[in-house]
Amino acid sequence: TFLENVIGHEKFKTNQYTTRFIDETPELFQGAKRRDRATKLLTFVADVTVNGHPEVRGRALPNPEAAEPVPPRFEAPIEAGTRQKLEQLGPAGFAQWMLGEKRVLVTDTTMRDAHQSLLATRMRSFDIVAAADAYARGMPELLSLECWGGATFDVAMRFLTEDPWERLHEIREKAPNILLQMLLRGANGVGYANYPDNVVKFFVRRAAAGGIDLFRVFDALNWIENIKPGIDAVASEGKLAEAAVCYTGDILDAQRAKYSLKYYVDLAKELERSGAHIIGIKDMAGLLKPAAARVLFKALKNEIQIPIHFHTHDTSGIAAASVLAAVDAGVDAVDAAIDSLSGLTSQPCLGSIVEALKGSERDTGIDPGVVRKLSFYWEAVRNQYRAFESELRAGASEVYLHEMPGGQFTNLKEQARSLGLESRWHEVAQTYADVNRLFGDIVKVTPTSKVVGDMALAMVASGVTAEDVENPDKDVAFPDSVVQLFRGDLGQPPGGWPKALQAKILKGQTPYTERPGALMKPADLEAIRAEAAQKIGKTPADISDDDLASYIMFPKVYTDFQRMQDLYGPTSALPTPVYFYGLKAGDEVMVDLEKGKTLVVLCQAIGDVDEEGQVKVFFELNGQPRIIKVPNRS
Ligand code: BTN
Ligand code: 3PY
Ligand code: ZN
Repeated sequence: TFLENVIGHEKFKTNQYTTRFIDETPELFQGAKRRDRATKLLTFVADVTVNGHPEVRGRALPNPEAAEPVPPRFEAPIEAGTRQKLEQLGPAGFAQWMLGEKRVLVTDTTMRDAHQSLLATRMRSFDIVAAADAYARGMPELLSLECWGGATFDVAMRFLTEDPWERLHEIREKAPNILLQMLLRGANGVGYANYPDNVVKFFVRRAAAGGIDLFRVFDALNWIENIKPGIDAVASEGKLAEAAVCYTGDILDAQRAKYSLKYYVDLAKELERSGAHIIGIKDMAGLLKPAAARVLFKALKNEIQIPIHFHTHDTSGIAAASVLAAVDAGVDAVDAAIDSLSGLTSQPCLGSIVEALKGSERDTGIDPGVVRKLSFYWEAVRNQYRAFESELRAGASEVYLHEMPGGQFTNLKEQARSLGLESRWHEVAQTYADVNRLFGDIVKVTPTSKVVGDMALAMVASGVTAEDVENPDKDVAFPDSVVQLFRGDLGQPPGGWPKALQAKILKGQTPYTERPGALMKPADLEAIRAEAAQKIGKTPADISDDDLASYIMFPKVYTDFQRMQDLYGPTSALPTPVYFYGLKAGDEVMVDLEKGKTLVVLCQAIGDVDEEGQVKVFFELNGQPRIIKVPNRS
């Protein structure tokens, strides 16, 4: 069988088993028989028990003394909320309703940006979905739950062996009354490169069908041409299109004239004219200081007729002051993360913002007691992800120098560490700022932030200085992503690319200034469906539209994920400690496969390594003894 082919394989036994191994070893699939889900899961649990999970190997363990995560249970019936408002009023009517609300509306980002920014996006559906009912009953005043998109889509499949679409459907089912919000990277969808227009449209349609009501759409260069198709796609699904302006620089700094107050107001006006229902100010690095926030939101409220929604990060430690200033200036909605997943590179603290506004004209109406209970839950969940915590312990004004987005900061630091540059981190940060200047001072957010990061790391690692890069006579090797950026593959920055550097980077290649999506042939969706099916040994009828959307965004990640699922079954049903660490002898765990189908798994004993390098794990599955043999690779 497939499983035996895998574990009997020489490469598997010798610890070279990765998803690439499955990819490069097609003979594994020959004669593969379908195993039942329980056996697949037991095999996974046995493997992790014996060998550990590669994602947490060598990393900090959860605190064993910490509380178990138990979501709060609120008895209140699920009241109609913003979701029902949107259904009643439609997107334009909903926007009018927002404008008429005196209170400031609040988006909870815990399920998406908070863990993306603090825990390398590793939060599993198991823990996210478990909180949804408590939100529905306890916090029906929320504007929205930001729970999908950005990096979560990719990471779910790539690192957590779970399906992002299932996550969405389950949240939707458990929280039917609050708008679900996603982050869409404009023409880049939830990926890192521009896609043909029909792909973006198809993706938005699937996301809307799956339950997304509010799409925050941005472009990583603030290029309006790349945002418009996204707005149109969302609007044609009858959903809320929040067009986001990424904030960089400092409107109160005359030296940064490129990103002036006028720049932002003009861009917001153009997005309003393009049919957006809401304007987002997306301060992904947390650069908007309180005084500047007051000026910016006053101006926007004067000039724009649709609601304004403020998103920021607390990397500097001062973000809550900016939020309060924005509220004072009349902003309609703000983002915050539940207390125990707030602060630092995440959003500012939701509970404290609620408390700060309590009794004021703009009181959020949110119950602080509910926030606290949810926070205790997330706190216990967070403990289980200790392996993904960064070493960041304090706010830092250095963010105003490097301008790294909250979601990138710890990632890049980790990348620097793996290149042996940990002790030179502040040099990397300075170089990141230098690269931004060399690139003409651009918006840095996924995917442009990744390009700036690539260049900064390459420079520090190889001792190349900014002067070297600027010197036309000095040969410099540019990362591929830099060449693509300067060719026009991600679009156009305000004012265009610096000409001399562009010529040096492109070495004779001609750049273009058209919208990449307009130059690409529409994707042949049915041909791609057939290709996806063929790659995982299925028929096109087995590839749902959601699967197809995943495959188009991330072909290799999707096929690896499907193969993992074929091998290990629905691992997303496992509690997080079991998923990452397996079981100890004597542990028992209940696994809900679906309504009415629960597995009771007892780990009785773990055998010794035999002459063939195999280990027997002795289970009881629903009272029946089961022995699973896995190779020892630890
Ligand atoms: C990956 O990192 O490739 C996906 C995660 C699943 C890997 C499983 S965990 C149990 C077994 N042991 C491994 O080293 N890989 C698989
Ligand atoms: C993403 O694109 O994932 C972001 O969070 C950008 O801020
Ligand atoms: Zn963010």
